[in-house]
Amino acid sequence: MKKLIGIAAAASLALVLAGCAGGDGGTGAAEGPKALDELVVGFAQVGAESGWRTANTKDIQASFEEAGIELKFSDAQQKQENQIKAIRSYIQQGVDYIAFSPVVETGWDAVLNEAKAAGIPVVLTDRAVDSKDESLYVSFLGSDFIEEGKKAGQWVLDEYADVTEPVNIVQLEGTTGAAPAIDRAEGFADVIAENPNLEVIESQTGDFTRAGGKQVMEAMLKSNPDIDLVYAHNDDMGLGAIEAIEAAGLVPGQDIKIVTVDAVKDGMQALADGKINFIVECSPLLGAQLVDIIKTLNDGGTVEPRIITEETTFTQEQAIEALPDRQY
Ligand code: GZL
Repeated sequence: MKKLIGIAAAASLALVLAGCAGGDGGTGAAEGPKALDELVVGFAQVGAESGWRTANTKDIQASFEEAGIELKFSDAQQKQENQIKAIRSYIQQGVDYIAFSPVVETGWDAVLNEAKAAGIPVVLTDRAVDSKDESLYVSFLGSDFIEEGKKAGQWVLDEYADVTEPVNIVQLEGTTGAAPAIDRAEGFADVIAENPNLEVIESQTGDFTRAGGKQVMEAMLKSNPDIDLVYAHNDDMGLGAIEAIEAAGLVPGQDIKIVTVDAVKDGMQALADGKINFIVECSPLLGAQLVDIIKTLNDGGTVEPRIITEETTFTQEQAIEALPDRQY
């Protein structure tokens, strides 16, 4: 009899340990780790709107290729309904994990609850959602966009510290409703508020594209005769603004100064050439960290709910020095 009780106790202990080790908690690892070549991850990308996005896609695809983990990939052409469709398709296919960069902050609870009900953990990369229910995703890996806006604002504050007359600023916003657009505007406004001479006289969305930045800047030049500085939420809109400024017979970087965010190669070249005056880096290289998150979850581990990417800023001299080794 004693022997039987011993075996039952050992069996129940093993079950408990397995439960602890699996500790599902939405990590999808209840049944224990899979071999990496058995894992399938669904990634719903925003689109291909900018140099940053292209670099982000390339890096994520290369990282999963190197890890030997299957990546199902979709491009939503910057449409939320396409991202939601892609996520639903990944749920139907029964992928092990879903990762995506939400094109806008709102409208995700329904589809994320469907993923949760299917026991498929979700990782946010690059952009955030504004959901109150933080159980809908395991981790958010990406930049601090408010900090990026503050860095841009600080450069403007320093640049015009000794100016006593009004400084007219126009802002080229990213995609309406997108976390980087909302937060980069907020961080910038917070900092420039320290100097009442610094005023954003007009702010429009260029949707993070070069064409959008050019179009909006053309209109702004027509309606505002004396613009001193452009703050563009990404390099691509800043590069579009350069085209519009030059077409208007003005010298970008001198007649009208330009501050942007991203630090992709084309933006860094314009900075080195003196057409952009300052760039705040936003790294698109999230692939390796995303693979690490998936591997940790697959092993039944836990990951930080918020992982902030490292990034810096560039002046003209720094861009000239960094360009030869720039990966993207
Ligand atoms: C920021 C990213 C933004 C980039 C743009 O992390 O979401 O989207 O700044 C891109 O270039 O289009």
